[in-house]
Amino acid sequence: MVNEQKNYKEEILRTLYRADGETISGVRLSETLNISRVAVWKHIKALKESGFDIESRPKGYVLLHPDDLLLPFCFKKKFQNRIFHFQELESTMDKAKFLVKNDAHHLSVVIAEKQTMGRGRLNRKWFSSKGGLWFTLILKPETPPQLSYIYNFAASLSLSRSLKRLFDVDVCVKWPNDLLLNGNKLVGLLSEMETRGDMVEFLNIGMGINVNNQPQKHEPNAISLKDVLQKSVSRKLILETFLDDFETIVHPPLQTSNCHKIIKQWKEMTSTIGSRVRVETITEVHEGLAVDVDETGALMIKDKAGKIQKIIYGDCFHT
Ligand code: BT5
Repeated sequence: MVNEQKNYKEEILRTLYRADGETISGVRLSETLNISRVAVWKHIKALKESGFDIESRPKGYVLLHPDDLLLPFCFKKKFQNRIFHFQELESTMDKAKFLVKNDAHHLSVVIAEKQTMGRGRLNRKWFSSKGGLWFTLILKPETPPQLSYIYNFAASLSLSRSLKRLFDVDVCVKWPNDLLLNGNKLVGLLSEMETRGDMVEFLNIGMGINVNNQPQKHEPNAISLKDVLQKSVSRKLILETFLDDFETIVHPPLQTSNCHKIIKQWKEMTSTIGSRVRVETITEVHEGLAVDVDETGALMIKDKAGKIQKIIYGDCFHT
């Protein structure tokens, strides 16, 4: 019964999506789905309550912003069985971990319209209200853990160039993986990995992209694409463009030469190299001029004494 109801809701969404902004009458929906008009009305009411932007008009129903819908059937065929979409989750990271343990495929994507307990690194809070693009990419690479860093670099490289290509915005990557726009935080990345023996069992990369939300209400140093472009844009277009690009980068078995190429291209997108930085690791604080990122992804800082420090991981602030 629950499943049947769920399918009716999906069928309604599919029909409204295909109508592409046109109004569809309750009569037509009831005929197409072979259910009563009252049943249609109840399903629509439930869909609205769960957050879908459906408007009731005198002549029927219309799905607002259909190009922004993130349900599996909206994506290219090759992605459809790898998209897991939820209206609300505590965190896509937890759901991804659950799904990965239940055989989700390599390159699956777990999306939430909003998160109630979205998190950043070291369990910091990540504000995830409606309008942003919050997802976790599930990776099951056949790689030793030492090489896992390259996937994070590939993800931030791929996303930054996708956004640049789509919207002509001047995004840059801040080491290790945040994306900045006009010096403010547009995207945060979080990765969680488990290993089995000498190999990665899964590597889940969470990406929080401020798209049509207004993050600066909570975070003065945050920015969204809408803030800059002064209009809403399609999150589906962003995700699909990113997935296409990312898959081509990581598709070939990652050999040293591919890794070097990814780091080289990533370096062309970063604003960290050449900036004065403060990097906080769990135990130390380093300050100086960021002079390079080596082929293992480590940041090289020249300190006051002119000595080069190599930093593998930490919170980086451009000062
Ligand atoms: C990050 O952590 O930047 C990683 C954020 C990853 C979020 C995604 S969303 C999908 C997936 N599911 C999750 O639960 N998480 C991932 P970090 O470098 O620690 O930065 C966290 C800091 O960013 C916070 O302490 C705030 O200062 C700031 N912040 C919080 N929400 C923000 C937002 N929406 N936009 C910009 N900055 C934000």
